[in-house]
Amino acid sequence: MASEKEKAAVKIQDVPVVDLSNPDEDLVARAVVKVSQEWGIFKVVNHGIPKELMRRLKEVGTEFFELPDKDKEVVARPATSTNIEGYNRNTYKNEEGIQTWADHLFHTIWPPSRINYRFWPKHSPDYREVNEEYAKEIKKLSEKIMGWLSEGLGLHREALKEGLGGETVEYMMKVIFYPPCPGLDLLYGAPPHTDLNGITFLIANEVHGLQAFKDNKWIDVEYDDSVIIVIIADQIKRMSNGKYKSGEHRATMDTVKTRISWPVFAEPNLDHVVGPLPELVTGDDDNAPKFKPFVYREYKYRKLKRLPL
Ligand SMILES: O=C(O)CCC(=O)C(=O)O
Ligand SMILES: [Fe+2]
Repeated sequence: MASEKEKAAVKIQDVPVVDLSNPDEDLVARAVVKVSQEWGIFKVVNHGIPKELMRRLKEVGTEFFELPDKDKEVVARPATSTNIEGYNRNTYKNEEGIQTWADHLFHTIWPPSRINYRFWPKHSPDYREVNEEYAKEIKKLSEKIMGWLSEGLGLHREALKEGLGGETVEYMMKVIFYPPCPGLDLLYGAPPHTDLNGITFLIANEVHGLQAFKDNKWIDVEYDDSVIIVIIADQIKRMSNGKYKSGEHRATMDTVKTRISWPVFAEPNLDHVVGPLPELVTGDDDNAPKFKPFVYREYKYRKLKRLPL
């Protein structure tokens, strides 16, 4: 049996990191394209989003989860709602017996016309301003990365953004509160999955737990408060006709510490149809479409019900 030392020596520690501040933009673009083809999950540093804004976003979100239950219930997701927005407490067991246990707060942060402030916590006078500011910054970063990925497909810069719905693309904030989970080995904070939206941007508190699946191994994603984790999700994979990977990931629980994460999901409007970009599927064998187009509402439904896609 391999000793702990040997195991440590062969362990691939981390997902790739791309420094966006390199003045050679072509080089940065090529690096983003490469990690999206090979990994579908990577980290970016010097991404332009102020560290102080990220700190404040985490601060106001953490304060929300520290409130007494009755105060969190003020923004609870109504039981009859057909939408995921609002605060939700979850315990759940799937057919493999994998349990998930986490509290969620979902609310749209962009575009302004789709925001429902009813689901934004009111406890902190800064909550709204900080989230609005973060939305603008994430959208900018998202469009920059989608621009590079579009060019990496030989297309114009706007191609993936337009494929996802252009200015109708929605950004959904999810704050996930994973309480400590003593001694329950089977319990994942988030079971293995790929995200069903277009692209995801995740930050978290100091407790690590995110893992990426690559070459049959689960790899710990290490981060600090300067990092943003980028996850290429299903719709970019499908628009690229499989050229980009949607990164498989999961979140483990900590036995003594509370983990909180803040993924933002860039996703099409529910009525928008997404499929391989027409320029990429020319009909000959090599470029035959690998995926069927779906109205996003239908895609979500089928993925959640585990129907063929
Ligand atoms: O909390 C995390 O690090 C991962 C959460 C996640 O993958 C998700 O909500 O889709
Ligand atoms: Fe995810």
